[in-house]
Amino acid sequence: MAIRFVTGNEGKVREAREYLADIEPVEQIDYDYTEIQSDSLAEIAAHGAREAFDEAGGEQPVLVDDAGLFVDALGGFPGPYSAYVEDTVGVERLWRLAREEENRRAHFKTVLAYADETGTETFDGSVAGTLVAPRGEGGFGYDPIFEYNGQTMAEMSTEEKNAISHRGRALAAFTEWYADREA
Ligand code: ITT
Ligand code: NA
Repeated sequence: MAIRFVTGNEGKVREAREYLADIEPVEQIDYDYTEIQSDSLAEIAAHGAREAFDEAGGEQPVLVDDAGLFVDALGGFPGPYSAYVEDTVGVERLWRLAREEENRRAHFKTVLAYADETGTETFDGSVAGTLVAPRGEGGFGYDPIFEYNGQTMAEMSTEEKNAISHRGRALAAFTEWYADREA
């Protein structure tokens, strides 16, 4: 059955669609679920997925993806504020902040939450990389400043990014669980 990906972010949908191409069709719905106050990305995502599943009629399964960029030298900033910082400060100015630091290591993390009539499951993914001056036209968000193995994520195809990214890893955990559950 088609899975509804609850997000306003088309980049996330493109990646999930590519990854799940042989498994299930992915539809985008832009429902504004409640982001509960919690330190746990998994709890926030699981609550959002549950609410979106009920709101969307309680029939089609839903996926929610809560992600962030964590810069080591900045104490994990912007982390849970990544979307807000992208909209306000912007990617270029975050790079200029990181450029001042000797340690330019950063991590992307995501939690995928899946909800259907049987319950809710969460899947984590993360990837470590280095912040660099913006390069590349692909991807979205912070991809142009996040380098992994000599390439920024914006220089990768969707398939290449999925093979190493936080989202690709979370999707791998999800598909493994999903296949077992169907069997
Ligand atoms: P939804 O909540 O509607 O899904 P969003 O873009 O607000 O979309 P998040 O709350 O998860 O998503 O915010 C995460 C921020 O990190 C946001 O600025 C994204 O652009 C960025 N981000 C998430 N995944 C990314 C990725 O794979 N590459 C680059 N930036 C990413
Ligand atoms: Na968001």
